[in-house]
Amino acid sequence: MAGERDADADERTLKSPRRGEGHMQETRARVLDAVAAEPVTGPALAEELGVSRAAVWNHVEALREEGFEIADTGDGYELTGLPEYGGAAIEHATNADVDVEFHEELASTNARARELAVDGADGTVVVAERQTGGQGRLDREWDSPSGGIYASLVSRPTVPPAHAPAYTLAAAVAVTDAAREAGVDAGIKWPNDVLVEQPDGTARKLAGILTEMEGEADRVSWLVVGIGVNANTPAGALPEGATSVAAEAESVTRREFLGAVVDRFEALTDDLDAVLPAWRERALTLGREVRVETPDGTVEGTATDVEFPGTLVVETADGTVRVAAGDCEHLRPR
Ligand code: BT5
Repeated sequence: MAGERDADADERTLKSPRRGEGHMQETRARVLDAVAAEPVTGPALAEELGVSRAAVWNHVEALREEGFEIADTGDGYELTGLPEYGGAAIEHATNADVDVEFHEELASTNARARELAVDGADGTVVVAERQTGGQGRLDREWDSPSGGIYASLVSRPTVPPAHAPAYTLAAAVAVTDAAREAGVDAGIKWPNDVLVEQPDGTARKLAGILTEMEGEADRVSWLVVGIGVNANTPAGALPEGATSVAAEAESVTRREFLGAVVDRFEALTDDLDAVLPAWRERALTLGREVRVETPDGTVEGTATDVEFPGTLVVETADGTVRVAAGDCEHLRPR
């Protein structure tokens, strides 16, 4: 039988080097999983987890403070309600082995994730209820009012830096699938915009992805994939040309939406060969007339394919051009 241990001892075994605000301690996660599965008494749980009864009680109280409803019935503790969002709620909603660091407000989850990445984090997801300095690509801004989903995933994949774009595409696929699951007919504009085409032929932006990385010559050192989704963002708080899940369908439970995104992202990036076929199936760009602004100039033509790790193939008047990065515009409605 496991001896009695201090409930905090598990902290040291976690992989993230620094605990952030809102991270769910491992024993607490196990208490939550146990009461979610079936009613269980305090003493039984203490025995099962190898901690003191007082520690179990402390964890139950802490979970209640985070918004979990845990009834104390004749059969023991029983989970009867979950918070819509928050660190513990998101960890509970994903099957992936991640630590969630949740903040009510941050300048940018990517900025915080970069700090953690530099310190060695792996498998950490930084989430904020709102951002005051949300970052888009190329120094653009990402409007981040309360109600949206703002999350940055830190990982250290053993791949060459050149493969990083595939992670961006994987995130776009993951978000598109979660949006479709929520009843929104979303698709992807190369490389990483999740859009919803409107009846009038225009398209509105539902989500954007910002990937940052540090690499050595042959290997990624860390990767931060930042995901912004207009989930339950109030219509009045959306910028022009944007839409939200709530506006297109109904409000979502954000812990479930983000949990599904993290799970799907992990499954896709475990097998990078799966990313491109999945991306192609959800693409709005293929077969379209496009204009792509690249660092080397403008490319105009028909987008015919995407190649690993995320290169757009465009048939132009002067022949086939392959574009690794740029801003893409669909020239006419479908
Ligand atoms: C992107 O940039 O689409 C990447 C956005 C990534 C945001 C996430 S949120 C979590 C993480 N932490 C961060 O600080 N960032 C990431 P880009 O393709 O450059 O698009 C930016 C453009 O989209 C802006 O110039 C606006 O035109 C538009 N935009 C800004 N906020 C928007 C919003 N909430 N919804 C739709 N469009 C928006």
